[in-house]
Amino acid sequence: MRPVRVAPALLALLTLLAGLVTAAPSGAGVDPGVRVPQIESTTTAAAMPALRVRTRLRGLSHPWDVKQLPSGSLLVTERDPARLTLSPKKGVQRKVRFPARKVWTSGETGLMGLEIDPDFATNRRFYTCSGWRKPHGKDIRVNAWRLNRAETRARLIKPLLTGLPTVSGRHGGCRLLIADDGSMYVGTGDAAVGTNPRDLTSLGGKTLRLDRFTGRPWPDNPFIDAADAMQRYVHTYGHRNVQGLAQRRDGSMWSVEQGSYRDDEVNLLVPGGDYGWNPVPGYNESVPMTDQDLPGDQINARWRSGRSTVATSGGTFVDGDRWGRLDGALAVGALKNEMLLFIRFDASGRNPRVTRPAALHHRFGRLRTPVQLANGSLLVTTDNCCGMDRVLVVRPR
Ligand SMILES: [Ca+2]
Ligand SMILES: [Ca+2]
Repeated sequence: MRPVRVAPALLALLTLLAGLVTAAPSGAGVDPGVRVPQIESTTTAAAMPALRVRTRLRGLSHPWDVKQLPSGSLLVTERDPARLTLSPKKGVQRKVRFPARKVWTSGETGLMGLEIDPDFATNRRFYTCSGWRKPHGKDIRVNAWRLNRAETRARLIKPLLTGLPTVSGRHGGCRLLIADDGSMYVGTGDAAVGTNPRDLTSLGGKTLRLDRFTGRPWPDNPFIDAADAMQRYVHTYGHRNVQGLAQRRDGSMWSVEQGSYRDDEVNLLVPGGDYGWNPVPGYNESVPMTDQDLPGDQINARWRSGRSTVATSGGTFVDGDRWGRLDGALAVGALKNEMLLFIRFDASGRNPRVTRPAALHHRFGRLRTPVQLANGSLLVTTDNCCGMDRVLVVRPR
């Protein structure tokens, strides 16, 4: 049979009609001759997306951080068993061999923050922040590792930064983030020692910034000329327990930290800034999270939880049109309230508005760390117990 030839004019008319039918909402009873504007399109008033959640990995224990390698494999740090777990794009998840017995684990401290070198494809480097057993004593430290080609074994290249304080394991931080300019940020906890946050010679209760190859303080650091070698690492101080670090599209750097009995905080980090946590004498947690009565200027949080806490942990700014109204929002994991918060700030980083999607509220237990994949979806780690934890994939429908 010969193909039916349609005149170009008729084809154009059919295409136009098809377009009108598609554009009109079904059952709206609109005159087919009138073009219907799309009121809730992503180009005008962006819609709040419905979220789809699926499980990518299971059988984990306290997965603290997760990152995707260029091969598509996921690398996960599990805090308390001090395990590095790898999930290949295809195939069964496995443990990566590394000197796990050197990792000191106690309470909130163990194998925590994870970063992949931006040049991983050529240098195979990644970084962890963890508790560490020394010949005499312990600390929290940032280590640089090299992963073999087979993705089965990690060798320690060198400790990049040592001497982050730890006592019982409470308030151990510790988040890593490599910024767009290649510098490495470290968010630390105060080790539940009241004097640490304001002591500029202690690495506890701070955000720090360093060179990811040499381990030296970043040359632009606000106290780079200080006599004390530790102080040269300090980017900001007066923090309680920085568990989240996130860089916004405009280049600004943000932290997420857990409040005491109130006021979890999201902070916009200003070099040299004092964020106002000074729980003394002893470890006096009745003081404000940002105590303006301290000498000098203290920087107020850009968002705080108010009279109770939700136990915020990791955070990342989500990026991409498919996130609709959440495009550019800060996604934050909340442990105590078992949810993912999306906090939308305005262009100046103020006026936070919070969304708590039902798809992630009280559905998977405690949620710790959201991480955005190259394809725009979010990975989210749960933090429950004993082989029951997962890595979820969250994407807009
Ligand atoms: Ca504060
Ligand atoms: Ca003051």
